[in-house]
Order: sequence, then C-alpha cells, then structure tokens
Amino acid sequence: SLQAGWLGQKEFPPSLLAPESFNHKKFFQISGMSKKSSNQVKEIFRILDNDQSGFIEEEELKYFLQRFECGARVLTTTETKTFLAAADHDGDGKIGAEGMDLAEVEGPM
Ligand SMILES: [Ca+2]
Repeated sequence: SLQAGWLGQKEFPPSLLAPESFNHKKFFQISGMSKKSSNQVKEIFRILDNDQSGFIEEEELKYFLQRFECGARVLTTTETKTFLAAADHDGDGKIGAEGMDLAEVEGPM
C-alpha cells in the first residue's frame, strides 16, 4: 500500500483523520497529491482499485485513508458518497478512466 511518506508527509494532521472531517480537496492540497504527475495518480488509482476492476467503487473508496496510513479509519458513508460524487464525472457511481477522474477532483473550493 501507499504510505503518508509517499505523499511527502511524515503523518497526516489529525484534522484530516477525525471522523466526519474528511474533505478530499483539503486532503489533496495538504498531501500534495494535486501536484503529482499523471503517472503517479495512476499508481494511486491502481492501489485504490483493490480488485483491479478498472474502477474505484464505493466499497473501495471508503478505505482511502487506510491506503495511505496503516490503521487509519475508514471513511464514513457520507464522506465516501461526497468524495465519490466529486470524482464521478459520468455519474456511473464509480471512479474510472484510469484515475483521471481522481486527478480532476482538484478544483475550485
Ligand atoms: Ca474496483
């Protein structure tokens, strides 16, 4: 799995990890993920796509934080749905397109 260090973090600030506090835009900003190359974003996508279906489904997305930090909590249903809705541009209920959806999550606050 990925580690916080992979994103240039020693550890994530508690504000990102507290229940119901997850904000994908803040996460992408603080983690530096928005500055990663498209190849790096694809690597993240492959790891998040645990069953290699080519899509990140809701069931996989809720483990988002755990992919970066061992022992991190799972996202709540609300957080997962909000994140998914932001990244799911074609409305099929999952994140696809080789992670490009994921890269485009970053946008105006
Ligand atoms: Ca999948």
